[in-house]
Amino acid sequence: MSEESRKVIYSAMQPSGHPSLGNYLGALKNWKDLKNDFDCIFSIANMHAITVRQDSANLRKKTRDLITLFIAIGLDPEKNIIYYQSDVSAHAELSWILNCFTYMGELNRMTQFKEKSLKHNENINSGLFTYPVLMAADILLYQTDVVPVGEDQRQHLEICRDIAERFNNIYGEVFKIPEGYIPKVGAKIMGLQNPTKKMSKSESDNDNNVIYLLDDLNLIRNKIKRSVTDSENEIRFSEDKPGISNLLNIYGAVTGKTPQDAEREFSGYGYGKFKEAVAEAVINEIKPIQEKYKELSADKSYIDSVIKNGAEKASYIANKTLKKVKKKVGFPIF
Ligand code: ATP
Ligand code: LTN
Repeated sequence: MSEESRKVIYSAMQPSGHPSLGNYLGALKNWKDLKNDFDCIFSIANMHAITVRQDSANLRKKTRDLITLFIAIGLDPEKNIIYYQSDVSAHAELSWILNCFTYMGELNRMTQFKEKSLKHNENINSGLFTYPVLMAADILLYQTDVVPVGEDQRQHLEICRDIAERFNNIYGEVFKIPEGYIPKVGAKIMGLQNPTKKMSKSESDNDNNVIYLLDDLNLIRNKIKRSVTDSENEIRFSEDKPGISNLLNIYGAVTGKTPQDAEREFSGYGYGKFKEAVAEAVINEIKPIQEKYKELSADKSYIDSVIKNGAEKASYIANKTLKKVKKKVGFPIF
């Protein structure tokens, strides 16, 4: 594909906890798979992360750990832009402008806001409410074509498109209207202990519910072994078997198979043997990432240079769009 015709991919992840297998299969793995065919921009959404109270030192550490993990999974800072959201002030500026083109009613419908306000009812701040507007700013600043995310972000993508279309209808073609890329398998990995709720890096009261990408490999094996299934002994992908279906989904996403293929592969297996096979597949995928992560973490100056270069490259692109927007809304431009 020629350089000019390459589409732009944009996505981000919050440094709100230790990245989970859900984050990997729903997002990171696809970023890695798409990275050679697109102009890719990936950010650490630390401005989004403070919509929930964070300890500063811990947030700073998790932010750095996450950019290190981005590189460890195979994103290439030479070819892809990898940066911290807070390093590019255009995000905050465009977010404010877009707030003025977003209706309260639209934001009121957001499921994530409803869920997070229930969970953090002592801190229902307006950042949590306008979170999707900042996310729209992230995406639109880079004239993004495609946004690879998990299923839970579908609603946020829709509102982003609505805001962009509304703005374009008033001012002309300022923003590209982005499409979502939600994988067929792996878009919604469920908790191992509660397979009716998504596996989430920051919302679990039970550590056995979540596989963290940097978990000790034996711990991963044990978490899968202890995962909740059902009282039958049949490996079938079906709504009435959420635990087994989740494991089939995980196995499928890791090996590139459909859950139905996986179901056939394990027909006649007992649950114990099945869980062992799923654990081995997960470990095979994660082990090289952990090794690379360890090596990169020791190289402080390299990570520092990635952060600095990423911020410069991202700012350059973002500021071009921001300038256009400011001009359109009537702010003086020099
Ligand atoms: P938090 O718990 O802090 O809300 P999260 O674990 O839900 O975080 P995000 O940082 O909000 O993760 O999301 C990063 C990416 O991972 C998004 O594209 C999201 O859709 C995807 N993702 C998160 N959880 C899952 C999951 N269980 N299955 C598949 N994809 C997921
Ligand atoms: N809200 C997203 C993280 C995020 C994002 C983005 C994803 C922030 N900005 C822009 C895609 C594009 C989430 O995954 N919870």
